Parts: sequence; C-alpha cells; structure tokens
Amino acid sequence: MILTNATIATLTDDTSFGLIADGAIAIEGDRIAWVGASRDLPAQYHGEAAQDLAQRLVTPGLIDCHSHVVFGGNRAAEFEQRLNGASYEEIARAGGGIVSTVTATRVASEEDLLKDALTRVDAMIAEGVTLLEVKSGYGLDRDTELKMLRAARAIGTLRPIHVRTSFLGAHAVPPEYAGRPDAYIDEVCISTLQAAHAEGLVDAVDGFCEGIAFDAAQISRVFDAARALGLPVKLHAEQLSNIGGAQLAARYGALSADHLEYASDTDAAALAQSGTVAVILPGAFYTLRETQAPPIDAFRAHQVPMALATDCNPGSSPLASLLLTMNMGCTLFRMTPLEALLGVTRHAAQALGQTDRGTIRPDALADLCVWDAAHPAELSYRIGFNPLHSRIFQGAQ
Ligand code: DI6
Ligand code: FE
Repeated sequence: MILTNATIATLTDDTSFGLIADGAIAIEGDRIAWVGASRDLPAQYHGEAAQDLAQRLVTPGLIDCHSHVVFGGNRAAEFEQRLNGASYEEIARAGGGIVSTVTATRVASEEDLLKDALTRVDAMIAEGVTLLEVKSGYGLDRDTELKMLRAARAIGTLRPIHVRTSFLGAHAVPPEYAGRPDAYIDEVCISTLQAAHAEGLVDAVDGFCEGIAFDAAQISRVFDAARALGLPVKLHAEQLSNIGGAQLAARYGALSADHLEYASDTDAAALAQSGTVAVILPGAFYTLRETQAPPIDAFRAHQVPMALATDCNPGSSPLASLLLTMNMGCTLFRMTPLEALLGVTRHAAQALGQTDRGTIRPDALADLCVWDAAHPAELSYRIGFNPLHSRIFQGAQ
C-alpha cells in the first residue's frame, strides 16, 4: 500500500510532531517500509497504485493504555443518587460503589461481558484507537478474574484492534475478605495471577496502591509474584493520596505509574530514573471533581514521558473517548497538543512495552489514522467532534 500527498505527524522524537508536508508512506505487509516526502518516494514503489490523501493528516494509530472496559452493569443510578444528595459512603454501605460492579461482573456471563465491552470498544475504534489495554479487577475471585481476561482477549479476535491485558487482582478487597486485605492477597490474588498467566491471559500486572485499596507492602508481594513469572508491572499510584506508590513502581522498574495527582517532585525524579511512564487520567479527575492536578511541570522538568488514557470504567471515569481525553489533558492540566498526541501514541506504546508502534518510521507496525484535519493540534482542540477519515490496521484498510 502506498499513501501519498499526506501531512504526516511521525512523532519520532519528543520535541516536535515531526511533520512532513506532502508526505508518502509505503507499507509492506503489516509494517511501514518507507516514509518521507512524496518526491523522494523510492523508484521501487513508483509502479504501485497510490492513494492520494488530499493533504489529510496521518498519525500513528491511537493507543489507549489504561482501561477497564470489561465490567458488568453500570453505575448510572449511583451517579443520580449522588447528585440527589447521597454520600459516597452511604452508597458504599448499601452495597454500591465498586462492590456493586464486582457483584454485577460476577453474575454476568463471559458472552455478556464481551458484548457490553464491545459497545465501548466500537466507540474507541471509531475515534482511531488501534491498541487498547484492558484490565481485570472487578472479579476479585479466581473464576471471575479469568472470565474478565478471557473476554478481554476475545475483543482482539472480534474487532480490528490489538488488546494488551493487565491483571488487576489487587484492585479492591472483595466483600468476603472485608478487613483482611493481606489474606486476600496471599490466598486469592497471587494464585489467581499464576492461574491466569498459565492460561496465557496476562501481559502485565497492575495494582491499586491507595488507602482504600492496598498498601505498598501488599502490592510488593503481587509484584514479586509478577517478577517470578517474568511479567512487567504497572501501578495505580497517588490518585487520592500519596502513600509511596510511585516510589514502589520505580523500584520495580514499572512500565507505568498511573493517575499520580498526589505525586511529588521526588516521585517524578524516581520515575525518570526507572524509565517509568506517567499515565495521566483526566477522566477520573473530572468525574471525581478532584482539585489537585498531577505535577505536569515536575514530569516535564525530569523528562518523565507522559501518556494519556481514558481509564474507561463504570465508577470514576465512564469515558470512552480518547479524543476528549486529549482535550481534557490540555484544558484541565495545561498539557500541550504535542504532549497530548505523544500521550496517546509514542508514550502510550512505551507504557505498554510495545515500542514497535506509536510512531511512523520504517519497521514500525502499520497502524495508522487518517484525519480530516490539517494540523495535529486539531485533534486536541475540538470537543465532541470526531475528524477520523479512515484507519489502517496492520497494513490493511
Ligand atoms: N482507580 C479508580 O479511579 C477506579 N479504579 C481505580 O483503581 C475506580 C473504579 C470504580 O469506581 O469502579
Ligand atoms: Fe484505572
């Protein structure tokens, strides 16, 4: 496949969009073979039928590197109760909150989980997402965690999208282990991770390090188990308070530390040292009406790569739009349009350890988006507007 007369944002380094005006891309199989100015297209490609893109913008396919798209039910009723005055604690005591999603996920069939997830995934694909990370963590028992991960894997067989799974058994303490988080980690979480890995269902291991979830010592045991299986780790860290999650992630050389509203300058330095990506999740910040923004300036100063993701989940971020996420990153956190686009391409790929994509260069996977846009800043600028023209997935339209 040959594409010509394109405006290409190659994103091959962190300092610019890497724009090529009147550019061309040659694709062989599922890989990019050549990229450059149309006039420099090598002679070997001249005989091929080329698609003239009429100066449309081409970017790498978008990557949503943090989602919980597989879950049962939804929490619209709880959203309404809160707006009618009920407190989060009252709702939680009445069996609502995250536990209500665990209950709904446990009773749902794998088919129903998959069907519901696909409605969200289809919205993401329509906006140009070609790689999606999906977490478990609403099962919190062996069978349901495995069921969630199987549903996540099935997404990639039914739709033109790559799926990377993260095991998030350490997401919350299930009701049957209330008050006994250590017992849950040691009796359920670690053995479920081992079982899921044995089935080939796990690409990375995640945890929720927070006062309302697990402390650093508990997460460490899960990370040690991950390490023994040769699996990379990532962590929900410093979302609601600072309890040492970012430092823990750095110590384990995590692929990413996610949320980070309460991270410090020292945390940013540690993440830079370990090459850990800071994944910024403005959808949860917005939904929870959080007021403390993540320390973007510190990440910049220490050159921590920043990714942006939806955190699509039924409680704190019922958001399936990665384009809106980019806009929120810019408007809420003052990220630049370049940082936003790097955050859903090159840096998101790094957060998943998938460094053969997220940029447009020879040998990279040919996952591309073609946009009805002239400049990449347009992708972050509009709200509720989808300029996707077409998508190329693994070298095919
Ligand atoms: N952080 C969050 O904001 C969500 N999970 C997490 O680790 C909350 C998930 C939920 O409320 O269902
Ligand atoms: Fe999350």
